[in-house]
Amino acid sequence: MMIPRNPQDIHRPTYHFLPAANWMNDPNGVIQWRGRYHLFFQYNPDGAYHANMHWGHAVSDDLAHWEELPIAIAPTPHSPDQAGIWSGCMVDDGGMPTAIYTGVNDDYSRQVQCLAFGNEDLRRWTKHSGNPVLAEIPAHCFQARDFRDPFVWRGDDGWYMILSGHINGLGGAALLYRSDDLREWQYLHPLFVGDSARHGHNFECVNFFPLGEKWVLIISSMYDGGGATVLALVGRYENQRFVPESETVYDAGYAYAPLTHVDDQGRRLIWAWLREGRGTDRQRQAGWSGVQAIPRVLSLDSKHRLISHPVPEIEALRRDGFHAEAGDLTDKDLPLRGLALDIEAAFDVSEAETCGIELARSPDGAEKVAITYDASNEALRVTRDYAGEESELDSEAQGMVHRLDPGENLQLRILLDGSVIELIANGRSRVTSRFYPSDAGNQGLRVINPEAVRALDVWEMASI
Ligand code: DQQ
Repeated sequence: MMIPRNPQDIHRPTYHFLPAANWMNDPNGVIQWRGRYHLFFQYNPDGAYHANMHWGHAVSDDLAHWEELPIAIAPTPHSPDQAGIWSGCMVDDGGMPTAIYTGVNDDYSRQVQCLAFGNEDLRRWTKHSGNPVLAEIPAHCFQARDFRDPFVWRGDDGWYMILSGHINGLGGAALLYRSDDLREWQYLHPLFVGDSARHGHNFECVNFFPLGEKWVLIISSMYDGGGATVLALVGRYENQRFVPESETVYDAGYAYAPLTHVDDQGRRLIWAWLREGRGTDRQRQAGWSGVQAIPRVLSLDSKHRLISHPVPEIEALRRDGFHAEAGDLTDKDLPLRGLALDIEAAFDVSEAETCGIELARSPDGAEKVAITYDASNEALRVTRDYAGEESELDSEAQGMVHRLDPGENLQLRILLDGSVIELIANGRSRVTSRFYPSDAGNQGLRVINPEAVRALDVWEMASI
């Protein structure tokens, strides 16, 4: 069985959440409330471009199927959030669902922190009459903007919040605050100040949380010259300051502005915006832009490396499958095709220097996305060979160094969905990619060096 795609728009994902139309970026205020998962997100109701930010809203009972609901929070004219409801988080304040977000003015030069209170099903929101609850950037930051994206947690003695921004002349910064009631905030000091060359000149959407025996700081970093990436630092929390012990790129691709929270099972889940890889004109023409990553469960391994696996709930979407074990594959081309697939593959890298899988192959093989691992230089790569008008996307190979422990197999998890590829290697190296096949028939799958395969599973994924 082949699960049909919309022939009018083969690039639109079918098992990842995205709103019916228009622009979506950062996940906001994610919470499991009375059993249901609520996802809020940066949303422009006017079109598929970044402007006029609202908090869109979707709900799920199972983390696999989503229902889009009406807009949750909209800007109020002549108020501190008149030009946009920017990113933020949600807490349960003694039974009151409370959103903490950044409000902006028309040229975004004034960024202030605001509260809104939800009703029992989180569909109706009332803004706090005392907004903004925090407006002044600490004087030692020597800068006039970039003061946003509140991330709040309950500490032993009150509420704590970090805000994202920078300190002129130094680099990106996460600023630490404390409050008894979410309304009056006292500035403490920077939780962490980065080095601008390494960690970017400005931080966005910082998250800070305990995981295992450590604390993790996740930073969406903006670099001089326009680049942006997500960093994950693991370390200690001492004297209300973060002391990093290790740092990695969280995702060497299109994931950005992740948000984490703890669900009713006690899992630390991470959500992320998957940016588009094509130009703004084509995003507007498509009528949609931005995709929500499949949520993942975070943990640390015994070496304190950050591990992420897609929530097991999405396995309920698996339909027809193909399974092979070592020695089974006589042909490189697999009998299953598709653009909505979940793939798990294990390779013994001592059997072949390069191994991997080609996805979305055209019948002549000229168009494809190759996911490869080169054991000689420990390089995990995504190479997009796509021609035609969609080739305006940045087609350079993406990738990162991925080190295997002695004797460890390469384990790939690949979520392919229309124009999205989420790639995770051994739970700890992540590359998200976007590609835009030029023909609906480009659905072939081919294994590179089948003799290295130890196990391979491919499932078609049901549309949500
Ligand atoms: N997106 C929001 C900001 C945040 C940025 C605006 C990160 O709050 O800093 O849409 O993508």
